[in-house]
Formats: sequence, structure tokens, C-alpha cells
Amino acid sequence: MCKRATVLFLLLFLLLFILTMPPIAGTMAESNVSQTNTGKTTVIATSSEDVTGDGVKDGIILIGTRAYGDNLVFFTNINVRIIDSANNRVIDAGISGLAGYDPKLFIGDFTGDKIKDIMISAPTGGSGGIIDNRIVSVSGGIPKVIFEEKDNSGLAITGKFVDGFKADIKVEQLGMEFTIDLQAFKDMYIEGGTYSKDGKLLIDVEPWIDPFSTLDPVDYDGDGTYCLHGYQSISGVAHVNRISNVESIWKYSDGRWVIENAEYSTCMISDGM
Ligand SMILES: [Ca+2]
Ligand SMILES: [Ca+2]
Repeated sequence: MCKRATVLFLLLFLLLFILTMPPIAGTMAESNVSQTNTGKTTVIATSSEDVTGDGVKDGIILIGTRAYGDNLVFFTNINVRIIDSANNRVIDAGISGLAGYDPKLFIGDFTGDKIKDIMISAPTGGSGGIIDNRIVSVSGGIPKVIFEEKDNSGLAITGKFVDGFKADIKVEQLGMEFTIDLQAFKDMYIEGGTYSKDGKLLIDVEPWIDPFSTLDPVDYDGDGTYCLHGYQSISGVAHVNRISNVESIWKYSDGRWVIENAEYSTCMISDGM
């Protein structure tokens, strides 16, 4: 009860501290909105869990710089501050370069040490529906970003369209090759000059893959350690021409994210592109 009261007191103190802080300089998308309405550091979400591993619950505070003037809830400088309750100190998670709409917190163990980690997810609002994520471990009171900006790229592919309304795809990380059936887009490709009517490829097309559009924590075997389940889209002649979706499962092992499984789907019916 005493510890809980201490946590709540510190949480309240930090909230007041953050909300009275001078504005942090705006970056990125803020340049497009009114300067008079930007630059306020805001508490986006809070949670109370032990993330340092000492058995005492800590305060977890998700903060960001709000882009007022925009009708949507867009934040830059998204970061997390942890109130290490047992030691009465504030830990900066050290996240940089994270911006997005309506950021969310998830607290759970990804590393397998039974100490909960902190996941932050923020849709970037781009045309591809991309979500930007970070995961921080604060085990022992030492912050470490274990899912970094580069990890949002997910699977990398190379590939090309081939005769017969097909695309050959190679996933380098898995040493896996597969062929996507493009019949669903046949009429559009013939009309656009990508293929002849008899299926001969007329121009070079190299499909590409987007970063994760969703990335969710999942505990498949119920052992309390979470994996990540991600979706990525593969595009063909244009970004809106989604020719396949790839699902992948990632597990944190020996200091890196390892692919456990990956599956792809083929579009049976075109939605117009
Ligand atoms: Ca703790
Ligand atoms: Ca952990």
C-alpha cells in the first residue's frame, strides 16, 4: 500500500513536471501546422508495471509533442519515461525519431528474462498504412531499445514480374523463393501495357515490400514471452497495386529478432488495382 502510494505520488509529480515543461522544438510534420499551436509535450498514456525487475511496480509514461492545428492526433518526439519506484528516479527510455498518430503502449516480456518490456506503436499515417514501433527493455534499471527503427522494415524481398502473369519473389533472410499469381490483375496489366494479351511481359517490373502495416505482440505457447506477428504488403506496378500480403512471426533471441515463420497470400480477386 505504501509502495503504491509512493508510485502514485511520483506519477502525479512527473505529470505536473512534464505538463509545465517549456515546449520542445518541433520537427517533421509540425512544419505544416500552425506554429502557435505546436510544441506542447503531452502525456499520451500511463501504465504501472515492474519493468526494472526488482519486484516493485514502476510508473510508465508515454509522452510526445502534440501537433495542434492538425485535426488528427499526431505526435512527434514520442518517448517513454519510467519512474523507478524503488530508487526514486526517472529513467529516460532514449527513444528518438518516433512520430505518429495515436501512439499506444504495450507492456510484456519479449526477451524471455521474465521482466516486462515496453512496446510503443504509432501509425505513421502514410499512404501505405505503415506502423512505426519500438520496444525498450529497462531490466536492471538500464534502458535499452531492443526493437529499433530499422527493425520496422521486417522482411526484405527482391523480385520481378515474369511471363504468364506471375511474379517471382525471393526473401533473402529466409533463403525462400515463391511465385505470386497475378491473374487477378490481368485485365489491368494488359490495358496498362505491362503484359500482352497472351501473357508476355512487355516491361520490367520489380515488386517491393512495405515495412510493417501491423505488428502485434502474441504469446502463442502461453509461456509469458511474447513474439511479434507482423503484416507487410507487396506492391506491383504501383503502390496501390497490392499483389500479396506477407505475415511473419519474430522472436527475440540472443540480442536480435529472428524469423520464426512467414506466410504469403495471393490475391484471388482484384479490388480495382
Ligand atoms: Ca521496478
Ligand atoms: Ca524482458
